[in-house]
Amino acid sequence: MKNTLISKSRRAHFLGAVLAAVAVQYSGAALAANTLSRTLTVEADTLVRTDLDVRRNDNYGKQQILVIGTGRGGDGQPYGAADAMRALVRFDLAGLPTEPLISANLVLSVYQFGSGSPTSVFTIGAHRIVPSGLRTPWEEGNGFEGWPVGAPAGSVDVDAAFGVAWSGLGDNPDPSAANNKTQPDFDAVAEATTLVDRATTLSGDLIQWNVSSIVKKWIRAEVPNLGLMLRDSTSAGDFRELYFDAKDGAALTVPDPKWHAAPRLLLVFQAEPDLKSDCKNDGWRRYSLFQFKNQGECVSYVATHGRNVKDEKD
Ligand SMILES: [Ca+2]
Ligand SMILES: [Ca+2]
Repeated sequence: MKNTLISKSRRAHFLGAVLAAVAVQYSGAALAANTLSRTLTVEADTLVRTDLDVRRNDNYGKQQILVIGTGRGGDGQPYGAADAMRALVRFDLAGLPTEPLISANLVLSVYQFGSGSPTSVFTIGAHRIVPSGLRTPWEEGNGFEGWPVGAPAGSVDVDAAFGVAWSGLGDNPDPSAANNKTQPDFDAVAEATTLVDRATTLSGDLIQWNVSSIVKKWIRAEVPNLGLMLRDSTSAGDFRELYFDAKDGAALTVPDPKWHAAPRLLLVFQAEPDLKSDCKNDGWRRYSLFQFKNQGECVSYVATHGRNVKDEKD
């Protein structure tokens, strides 16, 4: 009998632990239900370069890579000059949830490192592209260089390609620049800056920039969404290259085993309360971005499908 009692007691203890674990899981699930996540694949991505003079009118809109790095004598700059290769990315923000945005992170996967020291440290800023007259919106273009057997459909040589280049029509005496537009301007202050250390970074690693602030402004249409310019304004004096995956790697007619995934934007929104019970027992406090003052405002939001509170704000 005694053994049975102990056994029952142990079982009860075990059951209590299970219930506690379930409670933790449930509370985790409840919190998760308070957010909505969306992953956007990049709408347009390419690179522009002045590392060599002959590259200044080239377009890489259908290349499977984006490149950021220094120069090797182009545009009269010394070998190793900073900020000679830049990447451009733009995301279509149409059709997103209407709930308030909590965070937005730009994610690029590393394709590989090119020329440069094994200890190179890249300092990559994500800059908001600003209205630039006829140079915005920038055109991704149709250029593709090398590996002709895998060239995406519709691609042409980078010199013949249309689309954005470092220096195009009107800014570049090269006749091959006639079908290219010069790159757009960008905010001198980066929205976010991330370091990529070659010594500790592998092909396939994911690099992130927290661009929540600018994406919120784009969604609220406070500034036009013209994309981001990724650039490195530092140099160690050598010619160095960092390659990221571009979306067009998915369009290669012969797959590139070094390519991983397109650039993407990870968005997290605060989900709205759906049920009155979401508001009760202090639940309304979890919806901080809706700025409910009390449970009643939250319940009213649910009852009117958001019309009441939104009307009051207008
Ligand atoms: Ca592209
Ligand atoms: Ca050209």
